[in-house]
Amino acid sequence: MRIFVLLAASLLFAQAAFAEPVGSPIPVGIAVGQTTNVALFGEEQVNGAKVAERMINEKGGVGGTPIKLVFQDTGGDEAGAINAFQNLISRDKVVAIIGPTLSQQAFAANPIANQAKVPVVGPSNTAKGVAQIGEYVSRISAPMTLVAPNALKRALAVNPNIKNVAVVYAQDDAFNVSETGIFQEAIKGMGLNIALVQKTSVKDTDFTTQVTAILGAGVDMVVMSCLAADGGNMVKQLRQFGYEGLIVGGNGFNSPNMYPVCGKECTGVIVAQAYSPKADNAENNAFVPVFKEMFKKDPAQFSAQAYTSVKVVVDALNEVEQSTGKKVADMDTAELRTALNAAIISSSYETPLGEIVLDADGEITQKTFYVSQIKIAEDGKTGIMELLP
Ligand code: 1QQ
Repeated sequence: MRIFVLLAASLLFAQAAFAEPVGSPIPVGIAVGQTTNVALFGEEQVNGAKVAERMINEKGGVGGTPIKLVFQDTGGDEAGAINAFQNLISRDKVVAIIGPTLSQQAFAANPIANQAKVPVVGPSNTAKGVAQIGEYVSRISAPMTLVAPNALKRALAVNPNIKNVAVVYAQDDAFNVSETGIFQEAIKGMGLNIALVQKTSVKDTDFTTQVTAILGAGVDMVVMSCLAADGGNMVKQLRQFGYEGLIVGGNGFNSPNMYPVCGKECTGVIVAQAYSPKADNAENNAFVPVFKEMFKKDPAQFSAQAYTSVKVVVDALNEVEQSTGKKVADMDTAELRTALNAAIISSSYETPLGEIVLDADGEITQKTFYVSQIKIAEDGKTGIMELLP
């Protein structure tokens, strides 16, 4: 008995000392791809979200109530995303869903959350139209209309003699179809010639046909809209077959988990980002050291965006407590979801991506973007995104 009292007292003391929040945790759903090729992105998203959960709860959660992330693997397709969303909405009664990983999945699963009046924050959906799926859908991932053309401008600075360009895109993925449209428009706008367009699938592993056509066209630059596994394999095959010109990749190339796929052949690929671990703002300066301590590496874009998504939901939960004068934990789930969505949109947030604004549509405005060149290390598996000046 005495031991129990002592234990209880010391636990209480520990809680007070570290200002740990108390009470039943607030469930926040994380529906990203933790299996299939999409896990190359999903793993980074899970890491970023876990850092947010830890940092937020260490600071007292939402007015003293901790948050709890509820992870549901979406796999890589639409059916997996729909299933994960349904579980989070009905079984886990989450206040909001962060996910899914792909725009392709968002177009299928987000309408279900929208119908159920559950706020969705897209952590990595960059295709045109995602934020406009419905009232309950927003995103913190800048659309490629704003990001992708930056990479082309830098590529031209690296090699001003570029004239003929090959464009590649995975035709079975909504984001890649959207992104290639933006790339192609920008390429023409810069007065360059699209010598050929090659279609691939996110499921492809052999790109002999496309690589042969590209080599035959004698282009100076290849602009690729693919995901990480297919894109990584195609870059590798382009180089192994002897292509020596510049390669520009889209958002699917923003994962260091692609490096072991393409190995040293990825060195030199130019990619635009919505995040840099070097960004000097208070939020990023707090986020990076904790991420490094937990995962022994710098956070990449998808980790920072997942962290940002959790922060947006928590900032909005705090806003709900302030504007209603109620504790979130005491609110009815449906009432809370609606109030939370209203708080998420039409607000600005301090994040590792810098200050971001979500408009009434849930669409993001972001100020700072980056362009980097991939450099693979001697081990052929790890590497860095070296910022281009
Ligand atoms: C999208 C993307 C992917 C590259 C996310 C991993 O931007 O599907 O919209």
